[in-house]
Parts: sequence; structure tokens; C-alpha cells
Amino acid sequence: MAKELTFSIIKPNAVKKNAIGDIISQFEANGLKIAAAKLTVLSRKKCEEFYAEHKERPFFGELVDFMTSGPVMLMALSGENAVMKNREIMGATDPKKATAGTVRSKFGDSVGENAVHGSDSPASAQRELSLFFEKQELVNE
Ligand code: 3AN
Repeated sequence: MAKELTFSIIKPNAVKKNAIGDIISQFEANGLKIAAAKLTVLSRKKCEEFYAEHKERPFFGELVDFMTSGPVMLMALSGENAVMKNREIMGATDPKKATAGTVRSKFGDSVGENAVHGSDSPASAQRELSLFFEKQELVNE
């Protein structure tokens, strides 16, 4: 299995809980490397572009409100099978259904405020990474 990159966001509720370190530890303990990282507050425009595929969903406005409500940690994660591995570390979208020990089970508050985002495929990862990082910013692949 070749090394790949995935895109991760530590969402505003997890940043507020001071859980950045715990979450990054969990990625590193499972063999993922931080290839790039940026703490920032998303603009509505950028956030709407990022979540464009959910535009017609009833929760879209709420999702953008939440994701722009405070600082987020944007990351490129690198490793063997990084996209799937990250999804396993995160757990199910709904924190109540997430396996014990996963990031969402520990730090998620609801389906919307579920602590982390992770790309769902290598193609999504490429699209999402290119929205937030320049190629030369990926320094630890
Ligand atoms: P995942 O992030 O696990 O791939 P998706 O693609 O179903 O899950 O959902 C995209 C984002 O939309 C999720 N991060 C989640 O926070 C949010 N979301 C999904 N369903 C709801 C909902 N019913 N209410 C509010 N937010 C939602």
C-alpha cells in the first residue's frame, strides 16, 4: 500500500475544549504524520466552497455557522492508507454511534459538532487539500 495524503479539520468545538493536542496524539500514535498544519478561522465563502456538495442539505446553513464560529486546525495527514486510517481514528459521523476510543466518541457533541472532519476518498482529499494548502506547504510527507 502506497503512502497517501488526507485532509483533516479539528472543528471549533474540539478547539474550544483544548483537545488539539489529544487529537494530534491519536493521529501520531496510529502512524499518521502531520505534513502541514494551520490554525485559522474559516471565512463563510471558503467554508461554503469546502462544503459545496452539501449545499442543498437542510443543515447547510447551520453547518457553515458552526464551522466559522471559531478557530479550526487545518491539517494534511500523511501515511499508509491515510484516508481510511483517518476515518477509523475519527469514528462514525454521529458521536453517539462512534466506536469507544475514537476521536468523535471522545470529543464529539452532536452529528454537526462532531469534533473532526476527514476526507472520504483520495479524490476528495486532493480537492480539499488544494483548497487550503499550496503544494510546497506539505513538508513532512
Ligand atoms: P462525514 O464528515 O463523516 O463524512 P457527512 O459527509 O455525512 O459526514 O457530513 C458532512 C458534515 O455535515 C459532517 N461533518 C457533519 O458535521 C455535518 N452533518 C451531517 N449531518 C448533519 C446533520 N443532520 N445536522 C448537522 N450537521 C450534519
